[in-house]
Amino acid sequence: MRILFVKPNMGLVRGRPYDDRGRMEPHTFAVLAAITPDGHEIHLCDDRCEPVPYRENWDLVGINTEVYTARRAYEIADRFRAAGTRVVLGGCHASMIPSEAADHADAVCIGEADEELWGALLEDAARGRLGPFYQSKAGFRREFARPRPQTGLFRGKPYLPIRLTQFSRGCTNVCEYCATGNIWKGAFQTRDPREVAEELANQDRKYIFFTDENIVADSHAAKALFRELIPLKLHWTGQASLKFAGDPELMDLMVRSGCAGLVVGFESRNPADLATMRKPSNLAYGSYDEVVERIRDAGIMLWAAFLLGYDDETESSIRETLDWALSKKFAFSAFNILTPYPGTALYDRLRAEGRLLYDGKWWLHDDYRFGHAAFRPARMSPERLSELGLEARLAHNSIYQIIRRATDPKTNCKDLRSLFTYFAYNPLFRAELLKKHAMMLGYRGRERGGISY
Ligand code: B12
Ligand code: SF4
Repeated sequence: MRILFVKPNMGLVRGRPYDDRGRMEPHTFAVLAAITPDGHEIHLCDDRCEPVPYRENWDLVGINTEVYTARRAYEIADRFRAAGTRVVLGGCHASMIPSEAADHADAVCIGEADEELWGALLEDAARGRLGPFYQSKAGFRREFARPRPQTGLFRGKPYLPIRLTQFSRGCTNVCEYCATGNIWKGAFQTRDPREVAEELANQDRKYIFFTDENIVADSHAAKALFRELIPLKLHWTGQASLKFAGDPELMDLMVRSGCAGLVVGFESRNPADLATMRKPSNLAYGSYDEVVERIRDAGIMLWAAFLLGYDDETESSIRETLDWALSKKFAFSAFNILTPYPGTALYDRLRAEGRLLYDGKWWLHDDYRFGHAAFRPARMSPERLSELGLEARLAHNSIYQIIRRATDPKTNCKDLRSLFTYFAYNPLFRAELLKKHAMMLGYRGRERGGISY
């Protein structure tokens, strides 16, 4: 079969498709291509940077969905289906709310598409008997293996020079607000560290991004991975819970294996809000001040993520969070507005409390804008929460603060490479956050003659 994979864009900025200059390779499709049985012809369209080839003949179109790209994914799916092409939707959003995705697809893949599921789906498609839902059984295993991702799909497309890979999937936590936590429900699995090292040794990039939810969820497995990475002399970043800051051996191996920086979800400095989030483990390794000092001493740059708007949040607590982040000179900080993703416990709670805005389905609503609160916060208006979130982002990323934060001798300017990374990505991050704030989701039919605008 001739198969087209599509990575949808998010939407429109001032009437034109969002052009993300920090675009990364859509690793999902390198994985799907790798597990596609021989005999099929595979193409990738990245809607973020190229037109969708509606006019070509495809036997099957497979589209990835995330909550912010769902509207655009459905537009593309509807258009292919109107012309008689079969469409499969997969990814996080379709897995969280398969009944909605099913309205725009011939088949919906729920959860991981491994060799078994994807092979069966393709066989059904080839025989013309595609079923409506394909449910993954991947969550029941402890380990998983993966053929080498087919990165050749990305050749010639404009991406950051960073290779993505994955060591583990799932997460041992189930935070109230988290989409993947609510999909995996505490299940966690890892690949053989030697398989990951072999994959990384046989590719041409020096900078690696691990897509794992929490690369240190199983410290023993993480240590085994980091030992395998040391001889490769790569530079990597990824996402980790604060667990590593409570394990000196883990932190040492992490640094020796080439860890350049980590995304860490501090989320809130308020223990009551952390408890409501089901993330009290954040405080298990010492106070935030103590753990940040330990991480700085190890020289690891931090991308600190905060979630603004939990029930104890006030205007002053948001300002205090900003001041604290600035005082720590984090390389990057993300001040995200709490957002109820469908399928999460948070979504169900806010709906039961009558606090969802935009008729509940904010991700499809004409009036919803990226970065705006989609629920009624307990202690301020939704508009005020959105404003304060933007203010925090602007303050943290002002030119003055970018230069001031660069001067942390333990992390951001500890050597030339760190300083280069800091200054390569901070202006990019600042430009993108300004650009994508208040974006309209989807293209709303602004397509002409087979060209997506
Ligand atoms: C890497 C990553 C990023 C990268 C981007 C990567 C890229 N190439 O563009 C960065 C850091 C830039 C990023 C940004 C954002 N991200 Co992000 N990101 C991830 C992360 C950590 C990994 C994704 C990944 O590559 N996984 C590895 C691949 C192999 O797995 P996969 O994509 O799930 O695919 C498998 C299955 O889902 C399925 N599948 C997927 N698609 C399809 C399609 C078909 C046809 C089929 C059959 C199967 C299938 O099969 C695949 C193989 O098994 C996920 C969390 C996660 N673990 O999924 C969050 C996640 C996807 N991101 C999320 C969010 C919210 C964002 C942001 C909006 C954050 C923000 N506030 O700005 C932005 C904007 C995203 C955008 N669309 O522009 C959320 C989405 C929530 C939701 N309900 O949809 C997630 C789930 C994180 C979370 N736990 O909440 N992200
Ligand atoms: S620890 Fe992170 S990845 Fe795991 S459930 Fe919580 S927010 Fe999601």
